[in-house]
Amino acid sequence: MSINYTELSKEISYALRHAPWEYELELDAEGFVPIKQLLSALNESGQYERNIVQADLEHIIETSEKKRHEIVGDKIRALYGHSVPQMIQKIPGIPPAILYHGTTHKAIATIMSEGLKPMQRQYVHLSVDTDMATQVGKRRDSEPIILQIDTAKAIISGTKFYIGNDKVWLCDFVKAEAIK
Ligand code: HQG
Repeated sequence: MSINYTELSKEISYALRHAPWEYELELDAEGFVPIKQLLSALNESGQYERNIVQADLEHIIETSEKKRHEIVGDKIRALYGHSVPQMIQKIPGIPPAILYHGTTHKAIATIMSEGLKPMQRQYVHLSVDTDMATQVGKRRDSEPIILQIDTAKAIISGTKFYIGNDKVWLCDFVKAEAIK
């Protein structure tokens, strides 16, 4: 039997986004941990067929349809999605004119009155295209609502944008006036 890479990817996301302390990991200011430490934490439980090695992490990053994790030197981090109390420092950037956010019928009324909020995460997550936004929204609603964010309007109203990956932008909030 081979390694279940989906399961492994989810566990890595859980460790690096939400609960590093459960793995005796400490994220640095940008969310990185030493790969060696992550590997020994993952292998400690003995839940995988064999020991996870760095090539497995590289395989996940290379083959995943979403760029969730990044290896730089001897460290690895999650690129977005964090909920840890310590605010992960992201690099500010100038977003495309329009970004998208896929959400639920249930949330739409609140969003159109109070804007987009990070909820359980550190940042609001926005997508560069409607395909990605639809995919995100489908996690919670079979027919998600796709919101268009006018990023210039958002910036004027005080929003700060940060780079997630090539398809995901992060920001601190989006006021209703910048949402269509
Ligand atoms: C909604 C996954 C009520 C928001 C995805 C969303 C993404 C509000 C939910 C990434 C609200 C939060 C993030 C307000 C926002 N009132 N509801 N004021 N403001 N919401 O999961 O963007 O596959 O924290 O619309 O693909 O869905 O794990 O955010 O429905 O890229 O790599 O509150 O996580 O990536 O949900 O998803 P989330 P998200 P991975």
